[in-house]
Amino acid sequence: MKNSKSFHSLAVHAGGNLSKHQGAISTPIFNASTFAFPDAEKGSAIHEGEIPGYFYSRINNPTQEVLESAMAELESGEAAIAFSSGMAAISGALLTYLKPGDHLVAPESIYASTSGLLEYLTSLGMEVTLVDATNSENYKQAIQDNTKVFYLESPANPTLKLCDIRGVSSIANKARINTLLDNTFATPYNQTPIEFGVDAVVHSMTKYIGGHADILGGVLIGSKGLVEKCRWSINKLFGGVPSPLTCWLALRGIKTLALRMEKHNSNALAIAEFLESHPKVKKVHYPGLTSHPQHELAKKQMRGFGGMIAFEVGGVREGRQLVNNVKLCTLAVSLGDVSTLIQHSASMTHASVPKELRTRAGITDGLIRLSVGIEDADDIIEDLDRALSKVH
Ligand code: LCS
Repeated sequence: MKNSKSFHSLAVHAGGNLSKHQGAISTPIFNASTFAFPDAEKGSAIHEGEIPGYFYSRINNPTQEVLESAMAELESGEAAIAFSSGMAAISGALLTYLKPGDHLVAPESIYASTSGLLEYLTSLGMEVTLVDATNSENYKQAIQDNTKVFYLESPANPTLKLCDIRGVSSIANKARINTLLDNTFATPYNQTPIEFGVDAVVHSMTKYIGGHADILGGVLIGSKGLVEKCRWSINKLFGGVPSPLTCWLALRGIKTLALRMEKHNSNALAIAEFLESHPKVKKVHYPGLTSHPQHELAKKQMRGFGGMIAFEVGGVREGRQLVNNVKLCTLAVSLGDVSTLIQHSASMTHASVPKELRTRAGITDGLIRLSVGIEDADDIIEDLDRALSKVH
């Protein structure tokens, strides 16, 4: 379901339905936990999901519904369901797809808490195989009789490794395996995986969708069947739903997503090029650089290369020296904010990943992850240059 509108127009109007909310240009925040039924018969039908309507905000809420429509439109999906965090979205999606005894294939290089979740799923009786996801063949080789899901994260946190989205989806489709992709790093501005054959997409809306480091939120986009199964089984029972205010802030973020991503993309490319030319930087990982081993693939599946960069400055000591000496950049985890955030992956986001898996994933001890903001690129470069001069 490819959208014909340009992304800039789509982002401003996605999910909008003025007639539904008395013409309010800004979606009202429906701060209501429960909704009155017109009569017992309709109440029963709404409660059972047989007819549309609201009854309790753990199932749905009018503000949340606008956000869900918006995210479905942006990702070219049929439907969406919002969650209280990215992890709630990923766990909700996986628990909708999997039952004990089922098998999942996932990349070695992914966000650390997703790694932790996959490990936890094994304690619930699911099987997990981690592969080098840069080669689609590895997914194929890992298929077992009980394989139900191929999980993808592209670009990956923090290594910026890519999966060949079309390649992995085509293997999965032939083997009748579901594909689920974490599109947090790229955002739908840069990449729409459902158009390449992926079944469903998840986001941490905490990042670029919100865009201002002021919410936690997640979303799953996919078929109506998947989304409604997730709503009425996992979300109804586990309850990881977002507040109406969170939904409103995510909707506000979406309106400027295209503008912000344009600047994140151009700033990150300029900064990646600067870092690549710096003598103290050993290696830069950015899909937009010709030196990225999957640059050709990036050009095929991404419209822009995103705001995330990883680079290597030596070991733990050098990595910490660098992040301790920045001034404009902020030493913090998370990403996708309007301000530039820098962190040392082995000490912070990926410290919980066992060293052996970190090494296999390509997370070296001196790896720095930069979430490039929308400040002036020259100011960010000046700050990094000064901090690099303090690295010995
Ligand atoms: N997926 C990716 C790719 C992420 O980077 C994160 C969070 C999540 C999912 C989970 O989303 P959340 O539950 O936090 O909304 N990434 C973080 C990071 O790299 N630093 O802090 C959080």
